[in-house]
Parts: sequence; C-alpha cells; structure tokens
Amino acid sequence: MSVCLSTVTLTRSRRLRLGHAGRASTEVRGSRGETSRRRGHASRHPPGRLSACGLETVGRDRTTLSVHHVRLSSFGVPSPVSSELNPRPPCRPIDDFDDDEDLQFSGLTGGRLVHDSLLECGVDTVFGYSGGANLPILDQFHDSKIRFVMNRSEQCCGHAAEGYARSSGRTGVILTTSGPGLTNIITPLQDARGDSTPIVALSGQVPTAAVGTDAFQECMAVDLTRPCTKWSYQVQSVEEVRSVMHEAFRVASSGKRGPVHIDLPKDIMTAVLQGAAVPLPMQPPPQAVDRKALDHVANLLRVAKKPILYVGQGANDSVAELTALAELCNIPVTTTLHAMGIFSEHHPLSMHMLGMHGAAYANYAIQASDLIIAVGSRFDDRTTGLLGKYAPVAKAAAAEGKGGFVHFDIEASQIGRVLEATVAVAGDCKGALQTLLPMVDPGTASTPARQEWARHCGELKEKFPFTYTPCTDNKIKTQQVIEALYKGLRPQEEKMVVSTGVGNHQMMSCQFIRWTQPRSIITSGSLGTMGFGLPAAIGAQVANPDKMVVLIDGDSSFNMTLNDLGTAADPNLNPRPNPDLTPTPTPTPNPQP
Ligand SMILES: Cc1ncc(C[n+]2csc(CCOP(=O)(O)OP(=O)(O)O)c2C)c(N)n1
Ligand SMILES: [Mg+2]
Repeated sequence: MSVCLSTVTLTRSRRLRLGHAGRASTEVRGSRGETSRRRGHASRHPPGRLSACGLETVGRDRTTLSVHHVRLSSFGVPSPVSSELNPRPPCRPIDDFDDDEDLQFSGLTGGRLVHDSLLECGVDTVFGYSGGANLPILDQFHDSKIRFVMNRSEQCCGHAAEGYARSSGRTGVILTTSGPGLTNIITPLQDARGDSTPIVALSGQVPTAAVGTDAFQECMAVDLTRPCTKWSYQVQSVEEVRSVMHEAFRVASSGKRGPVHIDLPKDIMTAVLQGAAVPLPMQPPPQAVDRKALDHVANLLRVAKKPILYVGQGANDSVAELTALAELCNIPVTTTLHAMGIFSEHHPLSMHMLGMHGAAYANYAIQASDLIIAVGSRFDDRTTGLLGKYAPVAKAAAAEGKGGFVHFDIEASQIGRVLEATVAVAGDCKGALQTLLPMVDPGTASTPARQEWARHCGELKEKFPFTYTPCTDNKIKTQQVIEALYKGLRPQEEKMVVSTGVGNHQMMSCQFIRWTQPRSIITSGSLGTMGFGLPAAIGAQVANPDKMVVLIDGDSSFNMTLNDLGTAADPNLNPRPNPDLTPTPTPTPNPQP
C-alpha cells in the first residue's frame, strides 16, 4: 500500500517515562474502572497525562506539520513469525524522536494498528471469536500472515491460547467481542494467572460514547478482568494503540508471566491515526545477577550433606544448567507438576513430582533434606502441605548455618512469601545458574555424605513406588489405561505433549508417565479447570506441528468443552503432519477378483 498525505495534524506525545517495572501488578492497573461507569465517559486523557500502562507523558505539545508524501508502503512491520519468545523491537531513548519515522503509522485505523502490532510482537496465531464490537479488528485478519483459529467458544479460545503458550514458551493471544465474549474468558484468564501463563487477551468494546450506558453487549470489562490479570486496561485513543499493545506483550512475558487484558472500544478501532503515534515505552534494564548471594549458595552446597533441587516451571529454559548442577554436585531433583520433564525423569537423580499427588519418595526426600534449593518454584500449598511440619531438617540446618532454603525466583516478591529464604536469588534462573556453576566445588559430589544421600534417595524410590491393584474382573483401571498408553508413546516420548482435564486421570497421568521434556505436560494446576484439556491440546498442536499432542481426559472434564472437537476437525487448522510421527499405512491386499 502506498498513500500520500499532504497535511497532517500531529498530536505528539514526547518524553514518556515508565511508571512501573512491569511487575505483577496491582500498581499497573488500567485507570478506567471508576470513570467508565459514567455515561459518555471522556475517553481522551487530559493534556500532559497519559495513563496507558503506567506511562506518563511529561509535557505534551500539539504541533501542526506539513508532511508531503508520507509513504505507508512499509510501516515498519518486521518479519512476522518468530520461534523465539515474542521479541519486541528495541525501545528508543526518550529524545530519539524521529518525525518521519513516527509518522509511518499515520493513516492507519486502530484495528490495523492492533493487527500490525501483533505482527511486530512476533505473533503467528490468534485464538478468537467474532462479534459486533470486534469486527474492525477481525477484518484485519483477512489475508493476514497471522493464523486466526476460531474455537467453538471464547472459553475454548482462552484455553487454546494457554495450551499454545505453555507448550511453546511464547505468548498466547485471544480476541473476543465485548460483553459475553469477554465474560467467557474470565476462567481462562484466572487459569493463566494461577499457572503463570503469558497471555494477551484483546476484547472489543462498545464505542466510548456508549460506555457506562448498559449498552447492548456492554460489560465492565476492565473491572471484571482486573483481579485475574497482571494488567487490565481500556485503550483511550488511537494514538496510544501501538504503544499499549507493545507494553501488553512486555508485561505478559516478563517477570512472573501472566495474562494481560486490553479492552478496545469500537470507535477507537475505526478511528484513523492522524499524525504520530505515541512512541513505544522504555524498557526496564535487565536484572543483574547477585554474585554475593551466589557465593552464599556455593558455600551452602559445600557444607550441606543432603541437598535437593526442588524445581518449578520458572526453570523451563534452564534444562542444561540444571542438569549440569545436579550432576556436578550429585543432587537429587524433584519437580512441581508444571516442571515435569525439565529434568529427565529417567535420570537416576530424578525423584519425579513431589507434593500432595506426587511421589511419596520425593516427599520423604524433601522432609529429610538439609538444603532445599528451589529453582523457579513458589512453595505452593500442594507441595508443602502443613507449613509447620514441612522440611524440619532444612529448618534446623538453617538455624545452624549448615543448610536451609535457597530460593531462585525471577519475581523478587515471591521470595519469602511462604517460607523465609536462607538465601534469596532474585532474577532469571538461567543466568543465575550459569554464574553459579563455575563457583561450586565439584569435589563435594564424591564426599561420603553426598554419596550416601544419593544412595538413600535411590532406595526411597525403590521402597515407595506408585502402585495399584489391577482389576481382575475384565474391567480396567485408569492407571492401566495410562500405563498402556505410555508404553505405546514411549518410543516417541521426546516429541510427546500431553494435555489433561482435571481429576484422577490428571494426577495418574503425572504419576504413570515418565516426563523427559520441558513444556510437555499441559494441565490446569492452580485453578484446576475441568474442560481445559481439549482446547489446550488444540492450542499445543497449533504451536507444535511437529509434535504428537495427546489429550488424556476424564469423562466429566471432556463433557465441559467437547464442542471444541469441531475446531480440531477443521481442515483449515491444518497443523503440518510430521512424517516421523505419521504411522505407515498398512498396505491393503489387492482385492480378490
Ligand atoms: C469447572 C470445574 N467444576 C468443578 C470442578 C470440581 N471437580 C474436580 S475433579 C471433578 C471430577 C472430574 O471428573 P472427570 O473429568 O471424569 O475425571 P476423573 O476424576 O473421573 O478422572 C470435579 C467435579 C472443577 N475442578 N472444575
Ligand atoms: Mg470420570
């Protein structure tokens, strides 16, 4: 497309400063909750203040520029699909404001800006459903490079986006209409909040003049999603659309990941940007690794006799570092539900999943350990049980300075929430483990105490395995089905992704399958949402066309979203078949004459 404009009235917002560090969230909420109740709420921010994403404009000037021949042929849309974590274009310094460059978006509608921002943020798939309020956005997906998957309900869109995000590490995107479209994604948003899944949910909204009038398909969208998102915000002007979209992806995918909701009034989506867009927000600098804390960790690893690594999904990208640390220091490893597979469960040091439905041997090992090293996990109640009785040996060792609790977490506010950490290492686990590895004393792996501890853990595994009594009366138990299924899947286990519903089958899947890859179990852990399994499996398959995605569901869970079988059967979904995984067809004998 090439468009020439002659005169453009430019409303220019300069000198943005970041109002928050992208942390989970109470302080980064959208600002419309109260005011949006009023009829005809003034949707434009007052001069000098722009509340988007906690950003604030410091001074605002209104300039009329004569601009000739503004080419819109390439409005800065980089290559669309990325297999990396949705990369964002680098942010410009405050005063680096190039008029020509910033005018490249002039002439685009709000809906187009939403679509093009998705491309800029590396989005390849949107799970969405149509409705009057989101049509100006939906229209942009004709001939788009972004795949649009229409599940059978917005709840299914939400869980599919979760399955996509959890299995790939990328941010899942949902698009709904206003009112019932939005209320239908409350469950997936809460689910994503509980299980730290990066999601950007976009909802259409009635035009700003109708907001607060109980208009057709109007709901208090931002107020409804506020408690179940990291950030929830209603866009106020076409100028800020692109900047808000970029900030949404940053917030969803940084720190402790989670869902973000952006509400998009219809008039702003049809409005045409006249002049410059609000520049992209500045990004906070990366967190430095705390070497002093790591020194302390290295020292504890030297003196502790019975250390154990307790790993959560925050370590999803640290497979190599974690395995190296466990092997270097001879440390047994147990994981949470979502972290199964980060450390291969076939490894002799693996103690498998811990907690209420986890392995008894993992729980015994935790109770006997003098140094619990939590990596990317949050000591949630399903893993600790009664806190007063949790980890007595580690507590005593902490008091003597010979062990205790080491907590690696990207979100500093998570540390100390449940248990007092003996050493807190805030920041990205991968970087911290990489720095720690050369600091640890490899000699400790072979000390008699360590060898005895590793042997003891191995004995616990043999003494307290998962067992069940198989049926003898021609019936089959859930465990038998899962064992048989795993036997068939095992030759391809490195390409296996399993989604589940919620209930016995979910926990038995964890127990009777051995997990070898990160992001291979896709399940609703924190909220325990029945109906999650099928749409999440669809999302996981869309994100991983080369993998074999299997749904293990309970009858009741399946009944809650089984209408989404229609989405799975849609030929337009078309995940590329992997020849390695496609069974060779059995040759049919020539028909007898
Ligand atoms: C939306 C929702 N409603 C209710 C529950 C409570 N609940 C947890 S498990 C369960 C039964 C699940 O049955 P099924 O899916 O058949 O699994 P099974 O335990 O038989 O393997 C119920 C009702 C829930 N987790 N989610
Ligand atoms: Mg059942």
